[in-house]
Amino acid sequence: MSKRKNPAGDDNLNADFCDFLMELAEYEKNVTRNIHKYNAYRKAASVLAAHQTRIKSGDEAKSLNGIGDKISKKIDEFLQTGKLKKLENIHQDKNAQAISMLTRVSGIGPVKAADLVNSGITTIEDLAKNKDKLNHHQLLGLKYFLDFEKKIPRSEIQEIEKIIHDRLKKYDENFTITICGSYRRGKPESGDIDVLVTHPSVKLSKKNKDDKFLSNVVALLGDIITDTISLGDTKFMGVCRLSANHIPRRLDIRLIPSEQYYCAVLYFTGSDVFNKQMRAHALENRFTLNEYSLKPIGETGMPGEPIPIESEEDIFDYIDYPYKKPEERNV
Ligand code: 8DG
Ligand code: CA
Ligand code: CA
Repeated sequence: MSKRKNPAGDDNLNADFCDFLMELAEYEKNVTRNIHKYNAYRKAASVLAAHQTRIKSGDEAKSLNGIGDKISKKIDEFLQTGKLKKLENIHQDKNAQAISMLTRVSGIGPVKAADLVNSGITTIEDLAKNKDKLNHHQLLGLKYFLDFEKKIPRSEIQEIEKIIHDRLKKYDENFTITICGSYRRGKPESGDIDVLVTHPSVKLSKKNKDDKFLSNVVALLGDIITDTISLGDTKFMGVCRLSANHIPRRLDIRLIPSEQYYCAVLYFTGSDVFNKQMRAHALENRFTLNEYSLKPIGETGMPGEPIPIESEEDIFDYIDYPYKKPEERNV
């Protein structure tokens, strides 16, 4: 069995703990819809993955930031018995298993999955027989169910990146294009393709926005885009395919006003645990940071005007956070 890497690039000595914590996290997100527990399990997994030695007891784990009493007890139980009663029970729970399965379909969230299960629809086969209950996104999720579960190799995203780059730059050299997400963090494979695009003429301040801008961008990529899930003024969600011999892939394109580009690049590069840490650090230094802007928090506690940002490094500088290259954001 291959050992998993931790963010420092070394082997993750606590990978078995991380696996069960991530499984519990998914359960809390999809079945119980308890976002706090979901975040707590993920935080704990991330802390353990980054830990440089093998954890030998719950007590030892508890000394780490983000691991409390309940998770430390689970680590003890796992060390002593090799399993977790809670997970065993979840595996026996037909309802939970059906909801987990259905949420794997793109476009089906926890609420829709629970609805479907309540009306007796519990499998992918059941979905295929009840298409009338699915919206356009969910129908595409069903159609491409197996394809979308397959990871995208880095080399394939590089090819797609080149095509997007060539098409857009040929049309107008002032386009800026960044593929964010796990790809930008240097991962060898990704779940989907997160493209951010901006252009000097796309301005927040511009009131009469050109609502054809993004559809023009999408049209330039017509030969690799096979389906549109949704197309708005700022966000395209769809499916792309390099050739008939390739697997269809999930592709998102966001058109970002130039003033907000670097905050968006930072946000959509993630990881989302990294984003949380950086936002918390910003708050400690009296700034609010989100996908749109960085704002100073004034004496009254109200955020002020957005700070002009020219690069990702600017954002780190302002909040006094040591710069992390995208590959160092895999927490
Ligand atoms: P993957 O696709 O290879 O599975 O990983 P990813 O690229 O890291 O995840 P993603 O779900 O595609 O999200 C891309 C980035 O967007 C993520 O790394 C951080 C940021 N992000 C958050 N929260 C959220 C959210 O709730 N939804 C989405 N779509 N993106 C989010 O920080
Ligand atoms: Ca992604
Ligand atoms: Ca995505």
